[in-house]
Amino acid sequence: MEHVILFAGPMGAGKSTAIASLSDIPVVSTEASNTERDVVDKPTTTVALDYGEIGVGADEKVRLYGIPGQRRFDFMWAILRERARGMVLMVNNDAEDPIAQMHDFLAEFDDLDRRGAVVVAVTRTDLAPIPAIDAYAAALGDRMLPVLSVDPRDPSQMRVVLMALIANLETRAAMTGATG
Ligand SMILES: Nc1nc2c(ncn2[C@@H]2O[C@H](COP(=O)(O)OP(=O)(O)O)[C@@H](O)[C@H]2O)c(=O)[nH]1
Ligand SMILES: [Mg+2]
Repeated sequence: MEHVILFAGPMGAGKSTAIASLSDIPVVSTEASNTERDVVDKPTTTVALDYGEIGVGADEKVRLYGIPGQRRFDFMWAILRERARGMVLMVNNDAEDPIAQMHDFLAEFDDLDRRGAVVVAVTRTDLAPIPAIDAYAAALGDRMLPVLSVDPRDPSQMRVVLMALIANLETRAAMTGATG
């Protein structure tokens, strides 16, 4: 069995780092010069994809796709979201308004949101302690999506996030009788 899991979120949220932490294989990344230095001062950013793989259990392979934060690459979002079973929505807590960013991405991926196939991973909380995780949970209202604070540089923390997502997907599939 194979799953496709997307890693979405704004530039600098830690998508590439998360996939590198999780992947059993060397990550395939396409990076290019950041042409939006006025937006985020980061020398390179992902303009195409990060791709990694991780084995889960005896015979499950999870394909991990980090997808661009910039909306001008929307066409790629469309292709991958069609194949996606779930999504790790990464939000950097030191962004201007990270909760608004979370809402933007949930709206962009409303199909996954409606299926409850999303886990919110809040990063860079060591650099910016607020908003607190409770504020994200409150902003999610009755969605019941897991929200976790995570440092994507730490593989064990990323495995907790991935397992939370997979457990949630399997629980929902069992409840609805869907096969995913
Ligand atoms: N201090 C700290 N740095 C982080 C954290 N998460 C990511 N980073 C760093 O933030 C930068 C951006 O991460 P990256 O994976 O390139 O973000 P992407 O644009 O979403 O792919 C990298 O230098 C990461 O090491 C975190 O939780 N704490
Ligand atoms: Mg990246």
